[in-house]
Amino acid sequence: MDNFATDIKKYLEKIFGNTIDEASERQIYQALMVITRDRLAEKRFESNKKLKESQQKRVYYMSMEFLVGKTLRNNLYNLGYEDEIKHFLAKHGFSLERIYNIEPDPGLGNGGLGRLASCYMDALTSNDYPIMGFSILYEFGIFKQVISDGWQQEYPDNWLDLGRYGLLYRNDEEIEVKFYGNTKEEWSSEGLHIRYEDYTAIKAEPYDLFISGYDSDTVNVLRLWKSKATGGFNMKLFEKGEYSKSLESEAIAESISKLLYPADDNDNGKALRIKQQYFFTSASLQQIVKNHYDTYMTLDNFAEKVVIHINDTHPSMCIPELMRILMDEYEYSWDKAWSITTKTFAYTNHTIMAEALEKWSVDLFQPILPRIYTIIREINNRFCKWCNDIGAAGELDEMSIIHNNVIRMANLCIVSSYSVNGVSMLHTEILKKDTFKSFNRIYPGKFINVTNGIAHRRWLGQANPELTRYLNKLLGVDFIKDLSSIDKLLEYQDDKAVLEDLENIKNIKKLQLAEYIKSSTAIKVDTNSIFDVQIKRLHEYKRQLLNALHIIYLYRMIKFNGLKPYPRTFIFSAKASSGYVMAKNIIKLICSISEIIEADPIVREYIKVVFLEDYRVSLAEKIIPAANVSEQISQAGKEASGTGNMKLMLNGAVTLGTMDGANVEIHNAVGQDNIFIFGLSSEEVEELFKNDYRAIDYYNNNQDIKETIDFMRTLDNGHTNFNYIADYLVSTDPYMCLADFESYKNTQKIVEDTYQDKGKWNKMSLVNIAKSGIFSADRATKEYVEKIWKIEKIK
Ligand code: 7GP
Repeated sequence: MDNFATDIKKYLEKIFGNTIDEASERQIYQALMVITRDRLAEKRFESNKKLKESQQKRVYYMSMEFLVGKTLRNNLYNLGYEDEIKHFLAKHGFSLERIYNIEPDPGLGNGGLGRLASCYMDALTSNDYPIMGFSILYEFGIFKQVISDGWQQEYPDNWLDLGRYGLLYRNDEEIEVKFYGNTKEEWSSEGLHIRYEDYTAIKAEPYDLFISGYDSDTVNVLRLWKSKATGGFNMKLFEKGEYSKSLESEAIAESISKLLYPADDNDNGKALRIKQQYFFTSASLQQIVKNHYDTYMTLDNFAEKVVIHINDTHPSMCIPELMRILMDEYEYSWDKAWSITTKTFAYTNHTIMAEALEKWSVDLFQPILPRIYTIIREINNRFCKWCNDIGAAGELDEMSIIHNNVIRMANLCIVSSYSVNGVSMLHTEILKKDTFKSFNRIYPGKFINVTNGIAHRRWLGQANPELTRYLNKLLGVDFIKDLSSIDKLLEYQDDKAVLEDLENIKNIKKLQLAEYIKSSTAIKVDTNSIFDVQIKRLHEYKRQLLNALHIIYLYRMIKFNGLKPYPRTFIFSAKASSGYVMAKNIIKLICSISEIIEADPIVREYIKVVFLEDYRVSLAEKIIPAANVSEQISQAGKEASGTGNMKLMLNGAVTLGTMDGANVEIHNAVGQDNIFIFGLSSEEVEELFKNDYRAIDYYNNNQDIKETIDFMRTLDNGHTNFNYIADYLVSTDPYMCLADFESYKNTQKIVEDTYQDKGKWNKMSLVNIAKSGIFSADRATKEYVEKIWKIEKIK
């Protein structure tokens, strides 16, 4: 540590010509980022040495998204330097907290899938497993959301400006990736050879982000590829007069790593997206194969030493890319290459929403990746033939990889991977019984479940130091090391003093959040009110609209029917994909309700609505510890798992939810009495859907619904009205908000009543914390290790 302080001083002198007392916060920030990175690089060298010696199997985690969150606090926390640096800086008049705030959130992802990838990298590193992540170095991450007059506005997120200090550029490991052109098949005495001509090559430059582990010697790497032109233009084409084509490399290179697509759960068939996907999978695969070959001088044992995990279908081009490398570059036969490939890949599915199952039209795909296309076509031909042989030809409409001139990437993944997993028990059952039922029949045992988990060190240890310190002292166990030991807290479920202490800690976190709310929205909230939180991407299926509708119901009842509910603060935070009109309208609705209530001296005494802009990891870290109620109200069967539900529970919020995703397992863990469940089950939703859900009947037959919707039509703050949304609710809403409204409303009333029984509520909250052990990412990744990857800790 002494060294660390010395290093800070030296860095400031060398780079800025300053002493520490002359330095600015910005300079201190840079010094801390760089020194921490270099420390991790040194540690990485040691753990890599062990890894090379042991020649053990490794996992490569492919994901278009990693929402790493701020890195500096996490790294100092993990390295155990945090307290000492805090004191050292304080001696010189600096606040470490303020320095942390300078770091931008690397927003290299949209939502759940991206954050999960980062939680897993953290957990695996803390548990000394050898894993390397691969993704894209997006110049612009997920947009910055600004709410202006209730409408979402998107601004570019130039995170590299300040975020780049954590990255290490590895110019020794650049790789070329090829697009377009033509393939020619050539037969010689040695067999078939593929000549790939007239392609456009671009450069992939690697930037490494080190991932630290808690109390561990291991440092893993997340490698982010940046696209670059190969240098100059294509002289030959230029001479032939094909000017624009000669500049192609530059144009493509410019665009590929430019920005993260801001749409999750849907893909709109963009050529750029195909290029992004191939760019990072090809660079990564070339790198992995080369490393393997350099170590073993053969690829015959590739599948014994390498597992490649595909985080949803976005990286699925890894599969044909490995086939290509094995056949075209290392002269493997199809059969040998296929045998290696199908033992190498494992695939996780994160959604059953039809619009998110990736499909590419052959016409779009083939010209961009001609060789990759021929390989996919051949995989499909052989798969279809095999289905014929085993009597499954009748199900090829569902299972073939290419269907009606469209490539179905999930099907490619299922056919080519040795393991497919869903992310909660319910989700996996739906995959097996419904979405992929024919596949499940022909590949018995291939589908398995691994329920998601979260990095509790970040979501409790760092986000809620007050609670962490208290529990540490109370329980005398290191639940930060091993979250399952937190169940010791159950012994205190009837201990009044403990329950009160927990309530006090919650109040401290609520006060901190209230200050943030005040500074960012100018709304003053009452910390005695129930903090009711719904934070996640804005999607119709997640039903922020159901929540909003209930608030409108309360508003009307307070204003016109003399209802005096226990005070509640409804807190929302959510980004909508930029092209998602309905989602943006729902944000506008929520913001309008907030405004209307603020302007009403009676209603605002009881309820308040707060929409916090720019939802991101660091904002979640502020909101989650302060929540009393965790809204997990998706239409049953639609939310694959959810992970916010776990983070909130871990911090003592009580779930109000449908029997969906991991809510089912939270319900199992805490028991009926410690959760508020409402609404239709996934089977009932299916049933109702088949029987033609008629929203209008709910409107006509339920007085509260009718009055609430009619009232919603009168809401109008100046220039906007919400007829459009009211119409949707009573007609086409496929997520059936009205079908669950009555049950939701009644359960909300139970929430309110229960909250007023402080003893009871505090006990529920305690049980939730105590039962959160199974939702640690340590447990989830252990299941990946044991059930899928079969890897060992670094020795
Ligand atoms: C999300 C799911 O919606 C969420 O339920 C789950 O907890 C999370 O993945 C992690 O498994 N899906 C995405 O974020 C996503 O982009 C499209 O899915 C492929």
